[in-house]
Amino acid sequence: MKKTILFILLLTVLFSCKENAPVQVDGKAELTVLAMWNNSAIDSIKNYVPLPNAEMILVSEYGTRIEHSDDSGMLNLTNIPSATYQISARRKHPIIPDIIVVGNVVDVDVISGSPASDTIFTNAISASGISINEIYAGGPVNSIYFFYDQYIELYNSSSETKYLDGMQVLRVTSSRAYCSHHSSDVIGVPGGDWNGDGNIFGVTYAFKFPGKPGETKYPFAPNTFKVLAQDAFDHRKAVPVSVDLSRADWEFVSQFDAVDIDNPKVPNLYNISDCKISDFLISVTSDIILLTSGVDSVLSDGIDITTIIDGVEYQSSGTKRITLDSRIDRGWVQSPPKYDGKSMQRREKGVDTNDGTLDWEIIDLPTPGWQ
Ligand SMILES: [Ca+2]
Ligand SMILES: [Ca+2]
Ligand SMILES: [Ca+2]
Ligand SMILES: [Ca+2]
Repeated sequence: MKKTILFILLLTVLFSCKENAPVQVDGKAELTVLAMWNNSAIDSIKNYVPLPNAEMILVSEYGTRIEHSDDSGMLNLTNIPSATYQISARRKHPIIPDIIVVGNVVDVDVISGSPASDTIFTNAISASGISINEIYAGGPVNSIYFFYDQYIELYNSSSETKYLDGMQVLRVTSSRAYCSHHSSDVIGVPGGDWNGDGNIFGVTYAFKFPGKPGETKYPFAPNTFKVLAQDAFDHRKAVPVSVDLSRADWEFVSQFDAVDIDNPKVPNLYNISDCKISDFLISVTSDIILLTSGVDSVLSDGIDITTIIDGVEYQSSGTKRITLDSRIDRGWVQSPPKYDGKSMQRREKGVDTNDGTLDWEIIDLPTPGWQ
């Protein structure tokens, strides 16, 4: 009898520990989410069926919470804070390996006292091409304001070789149309389409790969990464916990800046801005980065939105208004603290649902050229 009581006590302790562990912020609201996937390829009648064991990512003003749907595709959460939630369901395709299914629901209002429920219909993410896969901006752990080991990582998720010839990498931070000395009467938010004609304004720094769009000198093989270093240098020589970028695929070199490092073994993106002479330094905590085809090379009248291959906005504070046009990406990445050694990367390589809030996560260490 005593043994039984002890056993029950032990079980109670074990289960209550397990239950309490992942709770971040307590509240009184309740939410049920059902994840579905489309199995029409194997069963033409049923179509959407429950998606078991999906990773469920919930983002609200209280932070990011990761859960899993149960065997019947359901996730039930109680005692969560009242908030507006962005929710994503994602996992490997139940049948076809190497494919990921993803679905999002956005702006789900969860209020205590009235249990909320929603359904996420996931779809296989088609391998579309090149995306910005990682942004390492904040610098290593250091107290000397060192962030010169920044890099941007691209990933080719398509099944064909792409070419980087003529592509541009842009930083969008201005409330003027283009740079500061091109001041005009037009003022708007960085990354916005101010006059509704499909052009994005606010480019400040602009670099490009050599060549012209359509040329094929700089191949980008399927399912591989390209690391674009601010400087292709072994930065551990400056800060020991920093990153070795001496074998990066590309580096940003401003031909107008005599002190910018130019590693002769690494090819260069070069500066095409006519008003910024310095290297492609990006903000350690808040910025907008665009990758464009280069077909629109006239920056002063805005960037034609149809030439934008990918765009990512990262911010340090959830209270800031996102400014990048929602046709490029409707979300934003919560950046890690500066000088913390952390990086921002897509949850699954190349998987882009055009919602940075749900597509990206913070990783503890930079991963240049891998994931
Ligand atoms: Ca450089
Ligand atoms: Ca070089
Ligand atoms: Ca233009
Ligand atoms: Ca990486």
